[in-house]
Formats: sequence, structure tokens, C-alpha cells
Amino acid sequence: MHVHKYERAWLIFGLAMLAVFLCLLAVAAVSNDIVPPSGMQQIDPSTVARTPPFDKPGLRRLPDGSYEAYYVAQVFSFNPAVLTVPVGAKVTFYVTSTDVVHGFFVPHTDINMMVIPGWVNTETHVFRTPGEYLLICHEYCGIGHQNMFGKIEVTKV
Ligand SMILES: [Cu+2]
Repeated sequence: MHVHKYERAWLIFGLAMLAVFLCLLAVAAVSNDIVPPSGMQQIDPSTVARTPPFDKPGLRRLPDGSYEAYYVAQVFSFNPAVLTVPVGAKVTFYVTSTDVVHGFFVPHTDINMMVIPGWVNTETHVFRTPGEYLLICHEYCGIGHQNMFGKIEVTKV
């Protein structure tokens, strides 16, 4: 089979770039100790219910006036199902799963996480507009996935 010299050069260039990028990825992963997804806390999924602070999921107010919300995702619900926060609150969400991969998505905000058993995922959001926010699982997690949702009520103070 005849391959034109420009075509051969282009194929070699493409393969060389692939090799370079794979090497860079491997070097970055090893040297920066990258694990997918990066920089998250680990937790034993079988002992989440006994591991503080996930043994009592919900909202906590910090001395600086911000909030932490601890969520446990499991087939097919979020705990807490309803979270009430005051408008203007800066809330850092900590979410983990006890069983399978779930999603943690609040439309019209920047909250969009994967919830992976064995890991604690985190995201911070400031709720500036009062109202009801839907919290949905957007990773297919089983037969009742479409019923897996929660609510965040942002109330005027
Ligand atoms: Cu789901």
C-alpha cells in the first residue's frame, strides 16, 4: 500500500503528539499525586452513618457566618431531603454516597457534582436569590433514579 509522504508525516506527527500527551498526563498524575477526581477526602462508604459529621447530615453554621451542609446520597434519596438556608448564605456542600455513584445538581446555580462512594465531594455556593431550589441526581443510579431529588429552601431573613 502506498502512503503519500505528507500523509505519512502527518500520521507520525499525530502519533508522536499522542505519545507526548500521554507522557505529560502520566508525569503530572505521578508528580502531583493526582487521583480522580482530584483532591477529595476519602471516607469508608460502609461506615458513613457512623462517621462524623455524616452521622448527622444537615446544615451547620460556622463562627464566620458561613454554612456547611453535609449530605448523604443513597438509592434513591438525599439526606437531608430539605435544607433551609437564609438568603445571602455562603454554603459549602460536602456530599458522599453510601452505595453507588450519584449526581448532585442544583439547576440555576454552579452546584454540579458527582457523588462517588468512598469520596467526599465539595462545592461552595452563595444563595443570593430567595426561593425553592430543586436538588436532583443527574447520574443514573438505578430503577428509582427519577425519584431521587431534594429541595433547598432559601428564605428571607
Ligand atoms: Cu440517580
